Amino acid sequence: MVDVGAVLDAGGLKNPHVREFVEHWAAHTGAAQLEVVEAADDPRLLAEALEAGEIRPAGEGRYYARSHRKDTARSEERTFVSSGDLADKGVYNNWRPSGQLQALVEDRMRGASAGRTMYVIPYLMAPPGSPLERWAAGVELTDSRTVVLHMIRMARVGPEHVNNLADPNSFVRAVHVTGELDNLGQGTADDQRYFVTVADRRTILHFGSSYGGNALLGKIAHGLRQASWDGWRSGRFLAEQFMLLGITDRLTGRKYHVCGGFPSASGKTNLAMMLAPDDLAHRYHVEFYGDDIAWLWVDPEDGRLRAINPEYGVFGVAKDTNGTTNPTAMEAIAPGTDVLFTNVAHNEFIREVWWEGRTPRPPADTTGWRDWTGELVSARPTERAAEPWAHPNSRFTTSLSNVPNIAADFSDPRGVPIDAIIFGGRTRDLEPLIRAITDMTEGIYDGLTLGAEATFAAEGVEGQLRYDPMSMRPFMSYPEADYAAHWLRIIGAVREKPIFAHVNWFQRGPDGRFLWPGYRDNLRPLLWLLQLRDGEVTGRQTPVGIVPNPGELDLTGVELRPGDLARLLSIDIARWRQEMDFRQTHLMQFDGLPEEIWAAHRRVVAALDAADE
Ligand code: GTP
Ligand code: SPV
Ligand code: MN
Repeated sequence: MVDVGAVLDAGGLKNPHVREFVEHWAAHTGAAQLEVVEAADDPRLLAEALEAGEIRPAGEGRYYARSHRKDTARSEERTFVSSGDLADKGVYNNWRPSGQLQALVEDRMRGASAGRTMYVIPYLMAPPGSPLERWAAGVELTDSRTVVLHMIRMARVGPEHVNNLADPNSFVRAVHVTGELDNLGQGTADDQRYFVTVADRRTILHFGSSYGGNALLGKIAHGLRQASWDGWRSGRFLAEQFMLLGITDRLTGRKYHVCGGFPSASGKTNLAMMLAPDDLAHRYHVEFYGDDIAWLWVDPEDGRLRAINPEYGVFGVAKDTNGTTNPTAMEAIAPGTDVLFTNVAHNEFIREVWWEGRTPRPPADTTGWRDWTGELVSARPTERAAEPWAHPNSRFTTSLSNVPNIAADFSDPRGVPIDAIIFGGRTRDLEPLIRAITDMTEGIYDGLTLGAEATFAAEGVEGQLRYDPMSMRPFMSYPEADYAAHWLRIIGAVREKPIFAHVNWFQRGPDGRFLWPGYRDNLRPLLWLLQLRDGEVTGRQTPVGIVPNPGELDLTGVELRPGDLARLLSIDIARWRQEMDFRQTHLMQFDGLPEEIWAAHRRVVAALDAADE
């Protein structure tokens, strides 16, 4: 038996409620050892993990890990939100009554960490001193050292974050048990994995994975699911899967902040880390705040909407990251950053990593290269020779301070004032490059009807989008109608309303090519949006928002083919009328949706009906 009290004393954990929580779970999971973690333990933990073969060297200050083959992504089907009240059941939250589910997952966890070390990770999902701090403290217990290394990069970690809480009982209780990954029936009818947020008890119980959002519980289980619940119940804030960036205009000295939601693989990381295009760099400077989560609240003093990134690091998709698509990310994972790569390809001799899109072609000399499963690429049978070397969901984990254009005030507890909220998905037609929405309710309505192309033909109807409200579909913790009402209440209380916009970098021509160059050039439509907000341009009103007049976008240095700009800014009325029927069906799923949202929907329908084809 572990002397829990002695370990917690040595680790400096004083909060009696935290101590009680650790004691209970140490006994329940049967862990052989216990260890309290703080950020300063990182070098020692890295050395131990290297020694144990859990991670491998990938160059100076760079590390590499492989996850289990059956454990490479979040599992949406095995993720549940539970509470004691049936009224909390929504369309997307996979709600279950808590008693039932808690017993099941606790049963899986009983004795499941036998022989292993349980790490106690006290953490904070906010800059210290934030007005939202009382919802940001948590303690994750995990039986995986690799998860600890990720948590140290992704969250602020150390006992000081839970020792002096205003309410010592107010912290998220998060338990992660890896389980026997060989024997969990992943993806079968007998799947043993449970990823449960017991929202009304602020308890997160994840069993059966050690990958990403399944195991780093501060990130999406706390930072999005639990936090969006807490924000709703307290009436105080929003927690969204949003990127957050700053744009400084050196000519006027003004600084703007933009946040917004894009479903997975729609470019949040690229957008948040972008540099100004060369031709505009003398005037504009873009700063990075966050690429995946923003918490938003109304400042009681000036009535402005403010935002923080509650995270401390980036868990970014490796695929297609290179010096052209994302030079800042390449710097953030350079030698000396202590970056941790997962499931990319690795070469232990030259201590290098590679993924699809890092260079146009894989390394010509395959000697020593192993794919993400650990198989030597040179030993692959011919029928598998063309398979990717890296897993498509392979990622890099690096701290925010490694991102070269990180904003100087990224840790300011007061957050930053928000000027614009944008939404975007991958759509080959329908959505123009940008359409601005000045009415708050229509902006929120637009977020609720955010959609992206279905990825499999079987999954959707031709021309119909897969809706992902505010890009929160996989992280929604409470009913969608309440979610809409909460958004209306919070934004409704803002004195200087942000402007809204819908953007689309992914329009294609009839020949399939992208019409817009994207990446760094995405700054151009954002600048137009801020000018519109400041009354410097007028745009052209359409039934679905204001689009730029062709001369209003600064396109210095951009080469577009003739006709492409007009196409990028055009609204296909017939397609939009069809879309409104799909939207109606989508919104009708949500019982009790606020009447304001329906009224906004009807206004857009009426405007489209009144428009000439
Ligand atoms: P999660 O981390 O899963 O939440 O996703 P994310 O929103 O951060 O997406 P991510 O940036 O990892 O995915 C972006 C994908 O879209 C990559 O394949 C990029 O190369 C591509 N992409 C990003 N920006 C652009 C753009 O402006 N134009 C085009 N054509 N592709 C882009
Ligand atoms: C996402 O899936 O949107 C992520 C990665 O950001 S994970 O943390 O695994 O959810
Ligand atoms: Mn995400």
